[in-house]
Amino acid sequence: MADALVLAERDGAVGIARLNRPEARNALSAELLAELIALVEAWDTDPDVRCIVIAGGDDYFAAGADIKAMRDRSFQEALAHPALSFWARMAACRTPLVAAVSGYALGGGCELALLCDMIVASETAEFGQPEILLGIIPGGGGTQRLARVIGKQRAMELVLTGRRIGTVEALAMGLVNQVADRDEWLAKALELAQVVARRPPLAVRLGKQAVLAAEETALSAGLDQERRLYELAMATEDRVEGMSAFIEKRRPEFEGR
Ligand code: DAK
Repeated sequence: MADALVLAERDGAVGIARLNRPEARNALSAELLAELIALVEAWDTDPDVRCIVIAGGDDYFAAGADIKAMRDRSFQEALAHPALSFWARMAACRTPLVAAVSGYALGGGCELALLCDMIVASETAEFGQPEILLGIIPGGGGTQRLARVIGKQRAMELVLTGRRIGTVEALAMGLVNQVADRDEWLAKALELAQVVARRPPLAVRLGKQAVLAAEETALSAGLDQERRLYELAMATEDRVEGMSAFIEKRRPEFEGR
């Protein structure tokens, strides 16, 4: 049997998906994307998985879409390609996603990291949208998510020049949450994921949904949405437990109810 293109590991309540196509710098072939989304969707419906880390290797997170497969794709094939649904399905994942980025995160690789809810980067990480150098533009949400995260002027420069940025610049732009030493990037990402995994899972999902609403809506509609999600959180048993534990000066036991 061929090697898996995505390796699944578990660390308690954290699922770790490791892209595993080193000979192609983890280029996102249709097969790799199919394995990744199947894994993420399975974990998303597993109550024992409370946070998901998506990682590559030390030298490359992912070098983007598979250029060799793309070159000969006709316009009609591109319109109906099975990998198209990957991005919307990933975005529909309710479990928090942490990207653990070391080395190159380019094109679709950068877009995959941007689609995650938080990014922990190694000091060696390099981000970029080099599609323009190939005669195309980002197609996995890069123009939209990048502009929302780092602002229109900066996104415009990266999309129109294809320039790569390192972690110092990425941190200053607000693209990454943390920068870790080169041998600690995965451990730091796991640490962050474990903190999220210890929080009450229903409230975590509601919080993710509420923050993402800020990208989609005007302020007043977003505040309405936040109010409804807040009320749902107030209806959970976990919030009674969390508040009781505070008052009784003990650690809460969250059950996901
Ligand atoms: N695709 C296919 N193969 C790749 C690849 C890629 N993106 N990146 C690297 N490889 C392959 C190389 O061809 C080489 O293969 P062999 O020659 O050994 O057969 C092998 O991996 C090693 O590559 P290098 O020799 O280049 O390795 P280096 O360490 O020197 O350089 C690099 C690493 C990552 C800097 C370099 O490989 C590179 O620049 N790669 C291309 C980066 C890039 O241009 N990425 C953007 C691709 S376009 C969409 C959604 C998303 C997208 C489009 C549409 N829709 C939903 C509609 C996304 C598009 C893109 O990402």
